[in-house]
Amino acid sequence: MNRDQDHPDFREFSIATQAIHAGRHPDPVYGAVCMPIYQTSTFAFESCAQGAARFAGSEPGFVYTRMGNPTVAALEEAVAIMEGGHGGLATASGMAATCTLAFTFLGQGQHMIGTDAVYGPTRVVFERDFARFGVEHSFVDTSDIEKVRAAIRPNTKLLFIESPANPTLQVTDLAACAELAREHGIVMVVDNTFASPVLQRPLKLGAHIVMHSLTKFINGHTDVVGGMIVCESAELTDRVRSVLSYLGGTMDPHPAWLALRGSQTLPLRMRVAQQNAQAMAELLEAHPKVEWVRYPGLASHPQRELVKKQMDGPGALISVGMKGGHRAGVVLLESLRLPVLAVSLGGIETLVQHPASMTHAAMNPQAREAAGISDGLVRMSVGCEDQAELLADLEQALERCPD
Ligand code: LCS
Repeated sequence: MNRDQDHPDFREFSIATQAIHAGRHPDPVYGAVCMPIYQTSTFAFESCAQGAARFAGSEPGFVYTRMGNPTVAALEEAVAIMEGGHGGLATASGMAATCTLAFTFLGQGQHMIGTDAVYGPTRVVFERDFARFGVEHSFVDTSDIEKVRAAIRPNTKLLFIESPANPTLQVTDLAACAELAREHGIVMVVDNTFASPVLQRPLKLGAHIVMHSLTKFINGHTDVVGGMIVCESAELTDRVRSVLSYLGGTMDPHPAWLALRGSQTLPLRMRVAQQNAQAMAELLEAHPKVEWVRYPGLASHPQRELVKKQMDGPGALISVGMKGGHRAGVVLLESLRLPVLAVSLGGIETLVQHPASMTHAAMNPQAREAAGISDGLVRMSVGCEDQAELLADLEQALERCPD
């Protein structure tokens, strides 16, 4: 009996079940429970006619790994189902996903609008690189819908939103932006890296496309660089796929397999990391040496009501500013013993870094300040360590900070 015929439609299941089962089809040869790593660059044809049919798309099957691979396809199906989208496209990195989308939807003389506090290189690639090809850009505070509306031009083709934003944790009303984008025939992309599909599903809120740095929560183990694009329709998926496979920023089978394995525990990791983050944010907010804390799970978050409406939880990223400014921030970063001082985020271990001199250093300094990324801002990506031990470590590090 071919049990794959009984494979349930995981689109109907909860995300906890989807993360474990979606995209994993029983192996028809040996019955392997886990997807094998199809570590091959190319696939043999039985005949010239079959090769021609596969190139023409009239016969299903694989041709060449840059154009598709079974291990990569399993990951694409898994994430697409978790996001509630039509099709997934795995990329070599999150930046490869961003650049592929820009290449697909923008050309000379066209305009894009982006969230001002995006991941630094996302902004720089539009301001420095796509600008060289005549692509216009406006980076605005997308948490204010009126600023988005005011930035729309007749030639605007792409609205690129990051919410919660890196590293300010500013939250944008995705449903309101999607309505505006659709009214003006603009493609709306949401970078869902910070929330992951466990906490936010932008396609359900009206976005056309969602993308990820899969390097972060989805893989979750700080051992893979990758990205993912999920589109709402077959038409959009095919359009992006045709650009991606020629631009070449596709994913290889081995990182795809690692990410497929990592993604099975995404809901579990997110639950624990979020509980730890809430406790750490509360400790920080109550501490006399801390000037401000930005965490979507605190009543003090400026869009707390929107967080409750559009997200299933506040996530595991915290931004904090010390009363002693940048100098105290450096002491905090260097005094923490459990968290690792490193960029990236969304791993099982707590990672801490200083955006102004690290992830967002390439941004223009005035634009960085204007986007709320001050020199004193310290970012924490909270992991799954024991909560009491994390809190004790944070206490001892705060004690060492100058006022
Ligand atoms: N989008 C977001 C929200 C990100 O945080 C990152 C990377 C990217 C896209 C790009 O993904 P990558 O190409 O690295 O897979 N963010 C990083 C960060 O905050 N620290 O190091 C990398």
